Amino acid sequence: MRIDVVTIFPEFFDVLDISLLGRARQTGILDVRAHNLRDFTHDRHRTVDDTPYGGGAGMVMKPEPWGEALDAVLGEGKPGELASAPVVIFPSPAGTVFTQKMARELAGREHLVFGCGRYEGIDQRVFEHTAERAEVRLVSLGDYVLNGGEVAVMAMIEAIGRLIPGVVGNPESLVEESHEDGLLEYPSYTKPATWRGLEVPPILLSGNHGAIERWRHEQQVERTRRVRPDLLPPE
Ligand code: 6GU
Repeated sequence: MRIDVVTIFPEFFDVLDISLLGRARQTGILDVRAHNLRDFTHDRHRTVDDTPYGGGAGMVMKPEPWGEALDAVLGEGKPGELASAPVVIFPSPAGTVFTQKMARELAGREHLVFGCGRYEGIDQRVFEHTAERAEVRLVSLGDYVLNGGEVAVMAMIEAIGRLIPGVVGNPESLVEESHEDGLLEYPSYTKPATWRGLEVPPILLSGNHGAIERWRHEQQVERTRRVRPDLLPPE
């Protein structure tokens, strides 16, 4: 998978060189490139923002550097080497909420472009113009506000990247985790069986695999009902 990130802080994405995703980059499964939006400006101060039309507080990101940066990463409309159409994702608290389902869907694509806004946002025409040549999505991590899209994009790249075949060593570890079946995951235990007076639930030591599976499912449902009832179907 090819991932391009356009940002005024490309060094933010240096951390992708380490850990699980770092290995995937070395083996060529993932090709992540961060581009500096300021490289697509032409003035001495490398200006990326300006005051909003209509007035108001804060600054808005100018359309021209975004247009040129997206021209470059989208190959200026030329049919690319990649078969499937690119998806351009703009992290935004005004977007649709990012979910495991969305991560799974995006993990099947060949080319993702992330456009990280800062300040009060990006000139609206950038979204409209980009939608004419790519699939555009505004995506939010949840109902709170970050200063810019970089941290959100890092979270999305990790959630998407680990679902690409070959990135996580044992694919079975992807199956039994929170959100994969619409429920939160069951609690896990390891040795010792007694620790500081606390026991591991005896059923896990019983060797009865059917009973363990039922207990784990009950734990998932109970935990989901208690902390995330919104995930359960209406009764
Ligand atoms: Cl995706 N971006 C920003 N700036 N703030 C957010 C967010 C994204 N998701 C939640 N808050």
